[in-house]
Amino acid sequence: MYKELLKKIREYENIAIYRHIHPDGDAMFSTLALYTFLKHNFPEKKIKLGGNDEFSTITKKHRISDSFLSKALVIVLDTSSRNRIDDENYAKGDLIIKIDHHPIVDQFGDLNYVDTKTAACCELLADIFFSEGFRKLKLSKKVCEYLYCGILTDTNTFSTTSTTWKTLRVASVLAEKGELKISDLVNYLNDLDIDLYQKVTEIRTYLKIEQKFGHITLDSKQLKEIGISPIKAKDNIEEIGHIKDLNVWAFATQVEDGTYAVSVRSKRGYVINKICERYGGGGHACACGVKQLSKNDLRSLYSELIELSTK
Ligand SMILES: [Mn+2]
Repeated sequence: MYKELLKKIREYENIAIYRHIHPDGDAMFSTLALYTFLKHNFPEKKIKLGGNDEFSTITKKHRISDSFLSKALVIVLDTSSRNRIDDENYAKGDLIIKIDHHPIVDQFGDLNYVDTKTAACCELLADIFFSEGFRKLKLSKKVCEYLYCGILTDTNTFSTTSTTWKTLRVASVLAEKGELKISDLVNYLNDLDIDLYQKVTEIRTYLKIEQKFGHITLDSKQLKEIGISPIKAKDNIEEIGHIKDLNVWAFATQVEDGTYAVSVRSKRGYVINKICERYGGGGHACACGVKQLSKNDLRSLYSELIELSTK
């Protein structure tokens, strides 16, 4: 199934790896896993990590010249559509391969490997590494750790509706092959320093509940008072979902240009991506987002989510 992918990897001397803008854990860990896997197995190849946006503590990235790209195989991970790829230069590659788990909206690759049943791009990547052909290559402890961490972040520690027995099986094989210290990895991802812990306590006080919809909405002034960036603040969206009665919840922050970026989540099968798409956003059925919303548009999106939450 992935023979053609391996053939193309073997064929190219230059390989560039990209992921989506505002990368999350799955985007970062999948690119790091693929990068490290290729480095170990094809030391003679030139492999580069693309993308401009940073992800908290992991900031590894390379400068990629046009001349490098013109002869390169470009692999884009965890990204559903071309306008979400971090760095439009990706298109200068000689051959583009998409590897993703989001609902299909834009098959921008010359080759597209999409499995919407996997809970994380890292789960799909692990499936690929376990497949015939790839199986014969070296799978290091580091690569297993990256993949496991990506699965943990996208499944919110195996708790999302996208998590299946296959996700757990893949995680289990990774844990075995990499001899992973499971609790250490969970601590690495989830532990907060005391300063951030206190900021999160403050953020919680902004929660508003309307029907079975809950949201935290922070404007620039409030973010400044708390002393937290819009992206870091929004990391706390999953917390709201722990409130028993809520079906749908959102976290919105005002960004530099004055507009709002909102992440939306749901449980019990409430489908939210169709609503978000009407506002120019998108994503999974139970986890998606919209950017560049005016205050009025944000309010009108909330009204639709409130209505949905009571159905
Ligand atoms: Mn993902």
